[in-house]
Amino acid sequence: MNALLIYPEFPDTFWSFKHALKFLGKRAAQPPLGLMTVAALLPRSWKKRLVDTNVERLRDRDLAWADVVLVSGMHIQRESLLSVVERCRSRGLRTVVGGPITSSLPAAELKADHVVIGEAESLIADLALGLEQGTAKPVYQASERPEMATSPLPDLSLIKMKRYSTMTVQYSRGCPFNCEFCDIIEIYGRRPRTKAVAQVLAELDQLRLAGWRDTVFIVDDNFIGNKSRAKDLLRALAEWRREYKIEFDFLTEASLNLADDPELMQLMKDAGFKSVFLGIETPDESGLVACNKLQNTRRSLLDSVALIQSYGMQVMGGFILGFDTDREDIFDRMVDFIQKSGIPIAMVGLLQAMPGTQLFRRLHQEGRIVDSGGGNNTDSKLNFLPHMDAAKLVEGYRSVMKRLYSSGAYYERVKVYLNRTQPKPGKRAGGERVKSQPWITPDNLRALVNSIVRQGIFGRQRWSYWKFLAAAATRYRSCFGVAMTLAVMGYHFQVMTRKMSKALDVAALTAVAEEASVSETSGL
Ligand code: B12
Ligand code: SF4
Repeated sequence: MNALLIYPEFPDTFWSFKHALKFLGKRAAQPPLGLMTVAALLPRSWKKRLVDTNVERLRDRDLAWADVVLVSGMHIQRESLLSVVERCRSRGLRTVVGGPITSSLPAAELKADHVVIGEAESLIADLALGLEQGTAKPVYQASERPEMATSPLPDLSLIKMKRYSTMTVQYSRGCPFNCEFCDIIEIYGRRPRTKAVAQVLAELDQLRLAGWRDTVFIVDDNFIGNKSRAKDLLRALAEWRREYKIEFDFLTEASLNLADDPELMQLMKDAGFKSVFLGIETPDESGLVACNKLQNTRRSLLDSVALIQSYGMQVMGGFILGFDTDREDIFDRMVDFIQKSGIPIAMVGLLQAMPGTQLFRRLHQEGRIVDSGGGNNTDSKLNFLPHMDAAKLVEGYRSVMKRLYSSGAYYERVKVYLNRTQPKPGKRAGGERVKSQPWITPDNLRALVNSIVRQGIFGRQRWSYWKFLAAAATRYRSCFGVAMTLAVMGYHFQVMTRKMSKALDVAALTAVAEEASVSETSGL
């Protein structure tokens, strides 16, 4: 069998990093690890090709080569996924769809011949046999979640590694917490399942031998879901880095209770973790209690963030507006909190009730669900009726994004973060002598040149940019590369914020025009 694995295109969103990736000469942030894992599970005798349409075109000759097409995706890729499925089906090709989208949309909506819901490790052998014999079922879903020991070494040979800015490795699935809006615990469960240390090291070795020397994203739902096992892995990672003298940087996602465990933070630092994404959600304690994010309560969130940063880790934060508990002052409180936190990359989104979540079920019972949502919490669309006036909420959201990503405010946050995390060269940090990083490397030279042209010469906020560049080259010289990367990321968020404002202005104008035409026709 010739199996063609296809990853549909992402829309241009805050999370696509599209406008920043251009500076680095990359086409996408991460490869489709789900498909690389599925490829490794398919029979060895099958021939496989992978087309990630985020980094290359899907050609007719790929389709002509294939006997079966396997497509993966998130809810947000729905439109492009459906068009890929349609294109394949119109050529009479057999299609299989899997990935997170299958947990948030009914199988029939995906229009594929076969749909695989949830994790695939225990299902693929059966599916492959069915495809070979022409007896495959319309829907596959495992009765139990697989242990991670059954997850194979992803097939790295299928991707064009250089087109991505970051490689990915998964260590665990699931999260022990129980936040009301979360779909992770519905898809991957509340018992953290982890790979053996040897499995993770084998994946890293695969990357090392393929020549990868850049950032590796440990794509766990919550890396510290099982703290004691995470510590074992971290000790082994530090050893592995020492053995191969490889300066891999890691980033991951974790819950905020990371700040309660100094040993864990130190081990992360020693293993080379440079960034961590935390779900902070809201500075309003009553909102955290209402959505059952209790691990973030009864603490100073700002102190917890600063403590994690003091271990040399950049904190990226997820924030939500639109909780029932939000009052009109939430917008100012959110901006104020984020500015003080030194979190440059603050992913603020509107609350979405994802199908299958506890939140969706509650709002459904309360008669407040409007539709199943588009999977994008940054496009200003609400799929439920909020307590606050919907127009005020969307307008407030827009103002928060505008204020956060004005270049002045953004660079201020970068400076707070750099001040907290980057000790001056020569000073001792935790007993270690801090080496100055090379001022400019071939990698960040390209980003610097592109950034000077786009932000410093043609950019709308040139003055703030040059002020920041001057500070980066003098006060933050020891971490100039990090400062430049953040300047480039800031550009992406500024472009996206402008796009969002424009889209909303058009939507507002259309609404006014529609209202006017209704008034005219109704004679009011
Ligand atoms: C890394 C990651 C990203 C990366 C992109 C990675 C990439 N190239 O795909 C980044 C950071 C860019 C990202 C962004 C977003 N992400 Co994301 N992301 C993840 C994360 C943490 C890991 C993905 C991964 O590699 N998993 C490891 C692989 C092995 O698992 P898997 O993909 O699930 O694959 C398994 C099965 O699903 C199945 N399978 C997968 N594909 C297929 C295909 C076939 C044919 C078959 C048979 C089986 C199959 O087999 C695999 C083995 O069991 C997941 C969480 C998670 N646990 O997966 C969220 C997750 C996928 N992201 C999610 C979301 C919502 C987003 C955003 C929309 C967030 C936002 N608000 O904007 C954005 C959208 C991107 C954009 N451009 O706009 C949701 C998707 C929910 C949904 N129902 O669709 C997830 C599940 C997290 C969550 N909160 O629930 N994300
Ligand atoms: S901590 Fe994060 S992953 Fe865990 S339940 Fe809450 S939102 Fe979901």
